[in-house]
Amino acid sequence: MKIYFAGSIRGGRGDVRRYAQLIESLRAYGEVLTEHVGSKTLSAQGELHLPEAHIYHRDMSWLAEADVVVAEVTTPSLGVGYELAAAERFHKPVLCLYRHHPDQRVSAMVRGNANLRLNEYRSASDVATLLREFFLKLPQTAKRVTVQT
Ligand code: 6IA
Repeated sequence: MKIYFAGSIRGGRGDVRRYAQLIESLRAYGEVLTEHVGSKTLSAQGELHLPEAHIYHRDMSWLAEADVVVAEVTTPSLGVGYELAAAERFHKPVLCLYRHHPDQRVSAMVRGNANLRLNEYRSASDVATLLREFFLKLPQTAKRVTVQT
């Protein structure tokens, strides 16, 4: 099982510790293709040594290769929104997770899209339950969808 994890980089790195925890939990289900998203040394500037076109094409080919996409969407990110739209276009099963917060609401473009599963969590144990449910309910056919980009 190949998992594409998406989380904010230039949108802000305030949730990076949560990304790292999520990636750690996701490793129980498969190979996480985008572990760098949870790296504390990756700043909001991103991978400065790589040309941006290289990052874009690499990420899109990982997304096409992935069996599922899991996104942490609490911190709004243009790149994560783009990846979610691409995942939908590629017919990948998508799970979006966001931390409960009374003042912040997830974009209607995610909230209103029935093709994206969106779940709120308050604790690490909520996350564990949501991941278990998501991976258990994956349709067999969705477990191996590879798209040519
Ligand atoms: O708009 P954002 O930067 O917040 O978008 C974050 C999302 O896009 C993540 O889920 C990543 O998969 C992807 N992404 C965006 N930028 C990068 C990056 N370096 N390195 C790896 N993945 C990225 C940033 C660009 C750098 C040349 C300064």
